[in-house]
Order: sequence, then structure tokens, then C-alpha cells
Amino acid sequence: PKVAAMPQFLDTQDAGFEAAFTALLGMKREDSPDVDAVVAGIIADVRARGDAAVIELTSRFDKLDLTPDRLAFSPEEIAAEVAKVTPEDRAALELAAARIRAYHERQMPEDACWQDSCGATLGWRWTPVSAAGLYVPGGLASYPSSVLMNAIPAKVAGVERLVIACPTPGGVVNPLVLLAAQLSGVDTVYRIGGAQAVAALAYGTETIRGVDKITGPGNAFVAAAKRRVFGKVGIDMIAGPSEILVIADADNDPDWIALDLLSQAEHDESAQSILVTTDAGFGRAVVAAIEGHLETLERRAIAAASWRDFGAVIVVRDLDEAAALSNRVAPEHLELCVADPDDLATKITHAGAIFLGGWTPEAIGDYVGGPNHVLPTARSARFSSGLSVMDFLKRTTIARMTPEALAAIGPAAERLAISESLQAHGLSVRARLDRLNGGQR
Ligand code: HSO
Ligand code: ZN
Repeated sequence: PKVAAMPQFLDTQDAGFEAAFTALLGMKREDSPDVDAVVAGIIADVRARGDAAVIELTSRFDKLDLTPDRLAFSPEEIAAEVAKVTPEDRAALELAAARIRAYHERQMPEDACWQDSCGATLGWRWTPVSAAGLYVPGGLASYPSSVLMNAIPAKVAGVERLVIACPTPGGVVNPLVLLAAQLSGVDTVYRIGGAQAVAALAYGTETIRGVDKITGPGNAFVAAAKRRVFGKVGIDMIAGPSEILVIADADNDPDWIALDLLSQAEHDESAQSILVTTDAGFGRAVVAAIEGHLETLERRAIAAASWRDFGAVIVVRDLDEAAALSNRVAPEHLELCVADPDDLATKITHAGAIFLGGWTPEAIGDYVGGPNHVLPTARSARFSSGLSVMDFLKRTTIARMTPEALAAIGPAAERLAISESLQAHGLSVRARLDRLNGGQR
């Protein structure tokens, strides 16, 4: 059946544009149910009763009966599942893994160390977290590509122990998820999910060792649990529904752009796809192409709902105006399908990931481009970045004084200590300065 799905069609020259655009920016797309009280109870239960609580909750929510020794997949179980993967799927996943690894290896930040003008040695060193836990949703959203995107940066950063929590409702697992885990060097895959899995990873149980950092997407329960365990462990971000903004001129195939917009719309009814174009006729052609695909796409119900409720076409006077609007959106994904994408990119200040030119569909970035596909959503690209090796590293600062350096800057420290009424602080500097001035101990 044909699904009529008309998005908003705006023109920056229309009188009501600013109000309509502001409304588009402020749109609440996610109706996150308030599950915090339930989640608090689950976390407390896992902390108090460990394995027993995890096993009970898994039986209740996932209809899967486990024992402590079956919380994790055994190597034999993993081998049996991985054997089901076709050679073609394996080759594709291996290509993706190799490209994602190569990209993230370049991301490794360097330590720094220098001597300043007073002779102090200063710098910093990066070290990985010891253990990380990746949450992988079960069911439809159990994406092998997301396993690679979370696990490979962790391994490149040098994380020693890497585990996955992935619910397997009724015991069903996606073999490609297990292969992705194997390819990226994951040590253990637990078949548990929900808030109970996040709690177990954060606090540990008799059989599950706690980790230092938890990353990965999940439903409202997982998101609430990640918020609650933050502080006990680190977390990456709370990801919202996906979004794409495409800036395209009239020299594009409307069908290509239509498919790019649909590729995000099909993720989620709350996903958002926005086309910004310098040509109203081209905009209408893209809308028509989308209507056509919405008749046949397998996930047309989801894609149509997203496009109808949150989709938009915005006609602009020129590319400067396009860049300015895009920066106000701060989209998760931004495609620049214009003649000179490099030039336009210099005007982009807020975006999770930029895809340059008509030959770079966002889907390439989701799988095999190399950059990470875990990106800031809900306009958080204004202040944050996609997942990277830095998320699995900490920076430790380094300082070393010589007697000369202490003599040069110590008196100022002493003065500030006195002004803060912290006497021992001041004395710890003064004791050393006195020695330099020939004082005896
Ligand atoms: N576009 C999604 C990631 C994804 N796409 C996974 C396909 N599989 C959020 O960046
Ligand atoms: Zn995607």
C-alpha cells in the first residue's frame, strides 16, 4: 500500500521561515519513557545479589534461563555460530574491520614533554583504560558494524580486557555479531542485556568482572543505566535517533539523494533527514523519488514515519546560507553534494561527520569508510565528537621542577597558598625554598 509521507518544504525567503526553522530545531523527536525508577531498582538488585539477580532478570526479560557458567558464550559456542557466516559476509566484515583499524590507528594521540623557560619539565602521557565493556543491543538493532566501531578503537587504544554484553532473547544471537567480536579482539561475550547487564559490567558479580568504561547504544533502560553508573565507570555518550543533513545542488541525481535521506530514515521512526538545496525544482524531484521508494522499501513503515514527521526540504539562496543553517542544526551526518565540497566544508563548524561529494554516501561511513559511525546526535555535535580511541584513553599530566625552577615559580605558589589559607601548601614550598637559600634542616 502506498504510504503518503510529505515532509516540510521550507524556503529561506518565505516570511515564516525563521519561525518554522526554529520549530524544526526544537522538535522533540524522542519520547524517552521514564524508566529511571525501575532501572535504579535493577542496579541495586544486581549490586546486592550479583549473578542470581542477573540470571533472574535475564529469565524474566529475555526468556532465557542461564546458570553462572553459561552467562558467557563458550569458545565452542562462538565457533559454531561463526561457522554459519557465509564467506561473502565474512570478507565484507574483514574489509570493514581492516579499514576501521587503519583509520583509528592514525588517531592515537602522542605524549608530550618539554622544558619551559624556567627549567621545569612539563608534559602529558596517554594510557588506556584497563577494561572496557561494549553494549550491543539484541534483536533487529544488533548491528555487527557497531561492534567493530566500538571494539576496534578500544583495542587500538590498548585496552587489555574487552567484553561485550549482548542480550539474546530466546537464546537467538546474530552470528555476524560474534564474528565481529572475534575479528576485533573481544575477550568475552556475555549473553545478557538491559540495565542488569550495565550494572553487572559496572559493579561486577561473582562471575562477571567489572570494567572501567562502558560504551555502546541501547534502549531506554540501557541509557538510564549508563547514566546511573557514570562516575563508578566512564561512559561514551547517550546516543539518540540517527540524523542526516544533505546539502545538494541541482547537479545531483535526485534518486541518489533520496536514497541517502532514506538510509537514515529507515533506522528509526524518530530519525531525521533534512535536504538543503539551492534549487526548489531539485528539492521537489528528491521528494518525488522518496515517495517512489517508500512504496517498495522493506522498512517503508519506519522510513515513511520518520520522513513524514521529521523530514524537511529547505530551499536556500546560496551555499553560504546552506552552511549557516547546517551549523545551526549541527547534524550527526552531513553530506556535501556540491561541485566544490572542500570549499563548502571550510564553512562547516558543527557536524559529527562530513561526507564530501556525490560519490560519498553516508552508508559508506556506516560500514567501510574507516571513521567511526558512533556520532553525536540531537545537536550535540555543537560540543562533542564521535567515538574515537581517545574515549578509551586517559591523559596523565607530568611536571618536574629543578631547584632553579622552584626558586623561580615557588614564591608565587606560596603567596597563593597563603591567600587561600592553606598553610601546609605554602610551607611545603617554603621548606624547599629555605633550603635553597642556605637554610638548615
Ligand atoms: N547510521 C547509524 C549507524 C549504522 N548504520 C549502523 C548502519 N548500521 C548511526 O550512525
Ligand atoms: Zn546507518
